[in-house]
Amino acid sequence: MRQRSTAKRALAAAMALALLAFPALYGCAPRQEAAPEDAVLLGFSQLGWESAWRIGNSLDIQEAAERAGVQLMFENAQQKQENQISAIRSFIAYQVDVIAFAPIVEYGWDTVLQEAKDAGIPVLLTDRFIVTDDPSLYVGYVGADFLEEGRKAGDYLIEKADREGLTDLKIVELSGTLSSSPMQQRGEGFRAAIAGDARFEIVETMSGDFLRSKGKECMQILLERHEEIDVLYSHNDAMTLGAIEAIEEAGLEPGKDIIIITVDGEQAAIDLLQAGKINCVVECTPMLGDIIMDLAKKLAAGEEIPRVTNPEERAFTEFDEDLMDIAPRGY
Ligand code: GZL
Ligand code: ZN
Repeated sequence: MRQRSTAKRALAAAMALALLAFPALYGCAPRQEAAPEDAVLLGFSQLGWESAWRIGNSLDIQEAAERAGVQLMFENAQQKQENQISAIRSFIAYQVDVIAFAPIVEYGWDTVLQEAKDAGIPVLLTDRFIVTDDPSLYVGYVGADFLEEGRKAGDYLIEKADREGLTDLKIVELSGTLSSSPMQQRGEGFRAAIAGDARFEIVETMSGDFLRSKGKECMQILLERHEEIDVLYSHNDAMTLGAIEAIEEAGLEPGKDIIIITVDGEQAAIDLLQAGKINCVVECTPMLGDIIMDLAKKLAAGEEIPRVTNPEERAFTEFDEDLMDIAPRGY
């Protein structure tokens, strides 16, 4: 445990409680009882609230801190990298024991992470990766294997084409936030899975920034631009929900006229899968809170942690036997 001066500890505790006193600003944060005196102080910078996935992720982290007795300083950057950087600087000033954050994009972190390193505070990446020349700037990553998620999406499409003898499939892709790791790797994994298979052609990719509204706008444009669209591959459910609105407004049947493959596994997407409007939902669990708290406690105790920790994830498809009894998703 870092030896914070008593005054610093009191100030940090006050700050942490003050931050939690405004749940409206930080999503519906449950009120955190004053954590025990020797509690680990974790500074967490969340990137925003662009999707139900993100909101579920934030809630789970806050509830997991409660369960673990970890004192949490939680700051929401509202989609701005500069807000994440200043949040990390404030965590350094309060001499937290551990810093964790979900980097909105892969680049631009070296300076502030060097400051954390100079202050002797370990940094844990959650949910998204960074690209850096100095891997010592963070101790580990906990979150999805996005390449694998992309591959699962491609594997489903191959199964669909095999089962139904489909060829000449024109694919449009809605990608996530530009230069974010899920966007890069979900695209890469999908392409790797279908590479060399002449039945598939990705005719256009547009970025919907993981937002429902932009997913709808992009799909409207794609429908106008392309005579034939057989498949939509969308990097998250929020964009897919918007795209389905556009598809139906164009008089087409989602899941039938256009095969729909989406990633996240929000309840809304599972409901549409069961209704036949989506064909494949690749799971990306937001429930990382307990793993984050466990790793934070280990780091605060000076213990080693794995460089990468991936949660178990699966894909739900129209071909599943258990399609109608998927447990409630919780986000
Ligand atoms: C994935 C996460 C992505 C989700 C989106 O781990 O970073 O960000 O897929 C969210 O819903 O916006
Ligand atoms: Zn066709």
